[in-house]
Amino acid sequence: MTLSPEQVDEFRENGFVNAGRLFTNDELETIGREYDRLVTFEAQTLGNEKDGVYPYRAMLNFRSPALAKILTHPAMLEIARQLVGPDVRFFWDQGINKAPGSGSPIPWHQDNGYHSGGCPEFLTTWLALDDSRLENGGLQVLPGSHKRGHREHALETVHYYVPDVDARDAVELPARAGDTLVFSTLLLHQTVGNHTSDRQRRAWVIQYGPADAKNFTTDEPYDDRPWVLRDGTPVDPPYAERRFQLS
Ligand SMILES: O=C(O)CCC(=O)C(=O)O
Repeated sequence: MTLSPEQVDEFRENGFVNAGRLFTNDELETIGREYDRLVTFEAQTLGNEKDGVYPYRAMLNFRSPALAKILTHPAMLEIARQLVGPDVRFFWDQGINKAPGSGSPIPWHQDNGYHSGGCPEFLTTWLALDDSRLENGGLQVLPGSHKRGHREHALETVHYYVPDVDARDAVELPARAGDTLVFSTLLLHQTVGNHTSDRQRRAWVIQYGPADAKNFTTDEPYDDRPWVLRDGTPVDPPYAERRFQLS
């Protein structure tokens, strides 16, 4: 499964594209089951009590061999190869469930904003495990905003955000259950609260980056992130020079 030339153009122009269904029904069922085991209100929540918290869990791949296998799924590696290049590391994954009544938004940000010190543009994939629309906590994006480069972020609780976003040109980025959205980590995006009483909005985010990426401030390589592609060939199992510490 590869992105068509039109999809690649769309990604380069707008900063995002819907890659469609990359996984079989069986794979989606396994992902959903493991996700539901790991991303629970009991394990960890983010957001604020007033608006309604939501389940969150970082690095699901550490906790589930079945999910770890998805990081090197051929369809994911093909997209990483097309959009990042022949030498790619896995950077990060996280599960976010805007459950019914989880009204807390995640404010406008670029995913690069979460890397203090700054780093090169990388790639976010966002697998929708449920239909995602604005009423149940879906995504809004600013098309083309990735072309304007890095924006200054402020920090509130655990969220980095861009305070002065002109959101007049924002559009909804809907997804059907099973779709994988792909976006630049420089794309400005936010997710709103889930104001439904019965429609959860589960997403599993997986990120890949250029293997030679270095932190802009410290000049440190991201060599604690495992290689998944080297010279365009899958590195399986993924391999990192240093052990990654999840703080
Ligand atoms: O899924 C969400 O609610 C937020 C996703 C997001 O903003 C991100 O992964 O950067």
